[in-house]
Amino acid sequence: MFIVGELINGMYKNVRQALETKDKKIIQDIAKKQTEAGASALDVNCGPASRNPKDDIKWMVEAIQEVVDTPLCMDSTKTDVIEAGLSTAKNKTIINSTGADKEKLDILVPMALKYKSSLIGLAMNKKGVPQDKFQRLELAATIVTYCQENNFPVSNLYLDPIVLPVNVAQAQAQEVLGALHEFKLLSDPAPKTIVGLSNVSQGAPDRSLINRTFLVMAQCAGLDGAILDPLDKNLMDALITAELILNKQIYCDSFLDAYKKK
Ligand code: THG
Repeated sequence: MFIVGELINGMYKNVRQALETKDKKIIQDIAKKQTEAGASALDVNCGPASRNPKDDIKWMVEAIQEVVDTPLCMDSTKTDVIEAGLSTAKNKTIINSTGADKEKLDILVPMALKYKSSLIGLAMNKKGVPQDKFQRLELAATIVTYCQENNFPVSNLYLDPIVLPVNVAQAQAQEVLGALHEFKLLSDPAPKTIVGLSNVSQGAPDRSLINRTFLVMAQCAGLDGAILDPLDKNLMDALITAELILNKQIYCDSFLDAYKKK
């Protein structure tokens, strides 16, 4: 599983405060902890409150790179903020994200090629979030076709079906699971898939339980990557155990420790 640590996000109070007071120790500490916990990449998002997102993302990327070499996932709805992050990064990068609208693809696919970055494609457009797996599939197909026609390798594309909170959009979780399965059939080689896992439990109690239950179900539907909280031990243990059951990890009696040492 490609694990993207979600914790460097201005949605979180400690990150918001770190941005306001330019306290890079806080950001560096979260970067180190997530990497030690097994994150393959770190999401970097200034949050909705940032007044200077271009400067903020650069500052965070610089701070993180002083302490870890983990690939960074530039998370913004603004293409110039993503480019500010990419131009500051020294290591591997992921663009998070484009949607299916031509205007966005026209900017972000060439940007991904220029910076040799992977790309997350959200199954949504300016009309909003899809309501079922068929709409998700149609939007994902638009992104895959655009990549194929513009020489962006589909193997570097992660399709995101858009996870919605189960407390307000209960019927959507199984539409996401169905979409995950069908995205894989869109091209050969298949695109990869990713979800923003914690979306599913926003506003609900027992968040960790909801997150790990949904994660295992999505793994069963073929999920390749997840933006999640790698410091949630129960979640990580469920992730590793599901990989074992799905025959993606070799069994040994100490399989949890064996995975963590890799
Ligand atoms: N897809 C892609 N990228 C994404 C998302 C996605 N990036 C952002 C988000 N969704 C994934 N990251 C988070 C990070 C935090 C939370 C949810 C998803 C979260 N935060 C607490 C909350 O809102 O309740 C913050 C509360 C606190 O301050 O502790 O749940 O879907 N490609």
